[in-house]
Amino acid sequence: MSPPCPWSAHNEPLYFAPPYGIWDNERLLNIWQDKEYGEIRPQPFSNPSSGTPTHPAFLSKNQHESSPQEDEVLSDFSDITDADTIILQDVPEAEALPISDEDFVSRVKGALELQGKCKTSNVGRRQARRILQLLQLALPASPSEALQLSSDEARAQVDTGRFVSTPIITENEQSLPLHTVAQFLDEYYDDTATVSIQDPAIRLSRNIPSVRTVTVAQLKKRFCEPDPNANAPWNCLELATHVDDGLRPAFLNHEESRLLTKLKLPNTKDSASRRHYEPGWKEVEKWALLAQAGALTEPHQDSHGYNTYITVNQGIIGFGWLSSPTPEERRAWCRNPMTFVGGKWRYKVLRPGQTVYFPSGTVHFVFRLKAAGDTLAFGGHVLRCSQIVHWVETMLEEKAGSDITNEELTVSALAYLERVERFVRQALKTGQVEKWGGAASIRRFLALKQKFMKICEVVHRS
Ligand SMILES: O=C(O)CCC(=O)C(=O)O
Ligand SMILES: [Fe+2]
Repeated sequence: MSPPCPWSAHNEPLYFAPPYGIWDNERLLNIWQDKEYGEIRPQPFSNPSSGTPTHPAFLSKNQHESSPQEDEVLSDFSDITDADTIILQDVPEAEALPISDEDFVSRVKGALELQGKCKTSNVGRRQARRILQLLQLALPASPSEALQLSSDEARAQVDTGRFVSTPIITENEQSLPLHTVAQFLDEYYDDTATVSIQDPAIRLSRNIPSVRTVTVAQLKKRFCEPDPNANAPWNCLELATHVDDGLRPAFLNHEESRLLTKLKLPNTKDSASRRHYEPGWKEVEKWALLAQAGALTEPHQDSHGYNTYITVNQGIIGFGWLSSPTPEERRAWCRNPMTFVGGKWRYKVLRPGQTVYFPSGTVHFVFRLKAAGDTLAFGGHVLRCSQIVHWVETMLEEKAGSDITNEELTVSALAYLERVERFVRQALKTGQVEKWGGAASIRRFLALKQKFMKICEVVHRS
């Protein structure tokens, strides 16, 4: 049961920030307007604002000035009957924790089937249909498809420097004691601060973004006084954590996995002084994932070729992914990210204390069961010295299919690459090449980096 909520006094009207990602949503609408996913636009998406996944649902580019009215934007789920919602709620939170992964998934599928029947064309219906489609194909991951490792085993695996395409699942790797949703929200002292949420009730329409902005007060109220009949769970994917230490899993807290931290020092300033961090860099090494019960995230790969970890702190999170795709499957995914169903889809259900770590380029989706309660997880990106070739290959792949319209992706990706070039050129001089995967790996990285620069130049010129 949720602890008593201190924020119930707040009851402010809904506030809409200017919409985000207009043209991307338009593309998305084109793709999804055909119920059977028949009409496909072969355009992968890229989220330019760094740190966020390449799925259009995450886009937060402010491209529009008008503020739509609430009733223009939000739909309800009133065509789902009371009888239907009973099925959605038929497993209490306490009983949900020990159920098997298969049982969890079959209950999620039941809920998604209902949600997919909603008559209104909204974000939630699109998410439900897409994730149901994948869960119908997905199997529970076998031990070789998701490596369930102890702390020492995970550390040893990372230390080998060998690329492993499978996710790694570990336990108790977060040194900070697990946090609850209530604890976390309670530490947000400024109720007037704004956060962006993905709202399933938003209608799919040309001029309406699928992400909107609310205040912390609204967020607290929403989580504190949930409406049992509401079927539009909010998902906060861009939330800053107010915890600095103890989030990064222990097995990723060594030199090999600390590359991204070193790239934050801007290339333009040669000083290693702590005064020289440039303003405007987005925090990508840690964030919070706060989601209402039942919230979904459609398949995507995280941008910038980042590796990612997610540690569940409260609730149960279903994690699905495209398991070790072949090059052909990856190409097909890149061509049609919104409709691709090929390859082997696998899932794992994560419980409090468990971390999933997955390498750059992993196509993944997230599902939750309404009856299993709200969830809080901490996520973060890492870059690894030994994986610089795979990293730049993933960024090239991201670039290849996407429509490069945003400077930011180019700027931060290039700044990262420039800095790593300095590191590895120095390593070639000093002979300390092992940590970078050896001299051959460094040379390959430098060649691919050149290729990346050339593509950027071409895009800029045209
Ligand atoms: O928690 C979720 O729903 C999505 C997490 C995720 O994949 C991401 O933030 O990139
Ligand atoms: Fe992601």
